[in-house]
Amino acid sequence: AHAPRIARVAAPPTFAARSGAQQLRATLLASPRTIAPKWLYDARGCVLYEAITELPEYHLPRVERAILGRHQPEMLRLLPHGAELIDIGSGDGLKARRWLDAGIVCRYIGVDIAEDWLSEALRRGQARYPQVQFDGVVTDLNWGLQLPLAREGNRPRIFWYPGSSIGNFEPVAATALLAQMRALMQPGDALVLAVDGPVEPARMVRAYDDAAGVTAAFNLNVLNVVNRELGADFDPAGFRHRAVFNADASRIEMHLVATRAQSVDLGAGRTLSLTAGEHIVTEHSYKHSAERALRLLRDAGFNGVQRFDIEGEAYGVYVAGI
Ligand code: AVI
Repeated sequence: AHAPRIARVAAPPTFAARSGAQQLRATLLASPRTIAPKWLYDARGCVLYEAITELPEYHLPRVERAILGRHQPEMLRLLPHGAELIDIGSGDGLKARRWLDAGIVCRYIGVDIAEDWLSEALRRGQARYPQVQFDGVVTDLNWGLQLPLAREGNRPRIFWYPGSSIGNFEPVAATALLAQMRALMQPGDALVLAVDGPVEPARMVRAYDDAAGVTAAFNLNVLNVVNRELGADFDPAGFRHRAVFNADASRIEMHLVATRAQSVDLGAGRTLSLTAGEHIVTEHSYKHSAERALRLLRDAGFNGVQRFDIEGEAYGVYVAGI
């Protein structure tokens, strides 16, 4: 294996016309006021998110591990072997290890927005699995999925999208992203997709508003990111974290609620005026039932979808072909 290669995807013209900062300023001034969830993941946000995944209230990773632990043998019979594993939103890359340990992967391609994190994960992965070739793609999935790295030796591909991250996209955008994965696939390739589903509202709200306040810190940290990106002057002490379940849309919403009336300098001569109690939306986390998840996959053009789950949980891991 050669040293990991990293390919960077450039913003497509529709996005390049407006910088990330301009986009962010515009969504803060729009109604509803919004900060796109990607801004949650600066270096501190990534550390806080990792801490969230260890929280007793945040059941998603535990349930996902239980499903994969129980059903991995059946999944391995459905998946191609000698494959390129495309790890979407790869982060620290640890979740991919079960497929590497199973010996079905010849090449690993991590896809993430955070280049520092990605290159570190590739370096660690390459050292641990010297027989596997590690490469990466730096891109923003909001631009749609592009893979500038060609298949090597026409190997089959497995797209691995764990963690229910698909739930952070609006359903139309989720379908579009899945359709783009589908478009990159050939017969014999597979998608393994994890999707959280709705459980009791109180349990869902606790998962996004934990007793130790880690999710609150994660949410409030986004204001520091915005301050850096825009040269803004948000005072995090003027906001509180809120998680609500929107039953009509079947999603958890994370809000930052202004605890007092305030004016925020957003840079570039723009000011955001907030009344006490007014909120900014920072994340939607859709909870897709089995029926809705299957519809997303079918709408994106997938076939032969198999769902894996465990008793008493609404979380699903889906294996799909084209
Ligand atoms: C990354 N994503 C799937 C998480 C979720 O559950 O929507 C992000 C998160 N937000 C608050 N807690 C976790």
